[in-house]
Amino acid sequence: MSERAVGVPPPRVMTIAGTDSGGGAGVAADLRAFAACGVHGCVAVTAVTVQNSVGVTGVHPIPPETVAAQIEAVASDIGLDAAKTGMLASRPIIEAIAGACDRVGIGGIGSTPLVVDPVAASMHGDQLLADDALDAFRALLFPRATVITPNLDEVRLLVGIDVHDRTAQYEAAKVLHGLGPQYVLVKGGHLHEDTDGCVDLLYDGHTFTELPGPRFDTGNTHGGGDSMASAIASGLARGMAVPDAVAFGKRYIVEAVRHSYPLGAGHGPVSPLWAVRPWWEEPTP
Ligand code: PXL
Repeated sequence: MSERAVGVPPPRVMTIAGTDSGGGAGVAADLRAFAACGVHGCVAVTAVTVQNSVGVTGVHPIPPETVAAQIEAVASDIGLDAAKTGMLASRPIIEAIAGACDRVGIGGIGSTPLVVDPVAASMHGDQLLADDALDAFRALLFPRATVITPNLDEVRLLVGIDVHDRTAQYEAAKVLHGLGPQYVLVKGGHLHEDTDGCVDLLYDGHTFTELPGPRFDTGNTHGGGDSMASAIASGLARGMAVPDAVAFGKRYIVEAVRHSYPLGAGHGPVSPLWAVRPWWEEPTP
């Protein structure tokens, strides 16, 4: 006799992002973070990158209409409880994503929550976004975003503020909020003046909330931003309010960095699956 197998569907989250052949960042990180956060991960690939731990040697954007079609195919059948964007590669791709989000109801107040991680470059400084695409980010995606999650390099590119202390981090959050997102999370990981901690700053236009955390002495943080944004999107898909989803993402990423590991000759990845127990070491039932 066959056993009945009907599970309960978990919340559904889509990553709209690029691939990393080294498996540390982009879609690979996002899907592992989704799995670790208890949600079903869907994928709209924006670009294929050729890379390893040392650097990126090729970027191959997907046709914009194919990016939009992936979003619409999933939203019209499986449905989505949240979405996040990562590497978007080019202006036409961002325009196609904005159009698809409009058609299926992603982003904006009362719609499916959207986390926008404005990825511009890899840890090695290799460009992952065309120069003319920053404007499209600001004009087309930020006003739709539930929360944007720039690091300090992205803050510099987006609004020209060089954040070297907490005061400038507050100022940057205010200026970025003026571009239209509901919440801004200015991540403090690149604020190396903060020697004994890593403080992320959340701002909703009225209230600032500092999220302190430990700073780890490691170069293995590849995929960290992607994993954190994916954890935040997972929290939102699980029905959390934005401040709770961001705290959930912070708690998640601290452990992912604590469990990061070396790989190749360059930067190793964070460990998005730190929470998964090694079931294979347990006796077979
Ligand atoms: O971590 C940012 C990022 C996002 N997406 C892709 C990447 C990287 C960094 O290298 O390669 C595809």
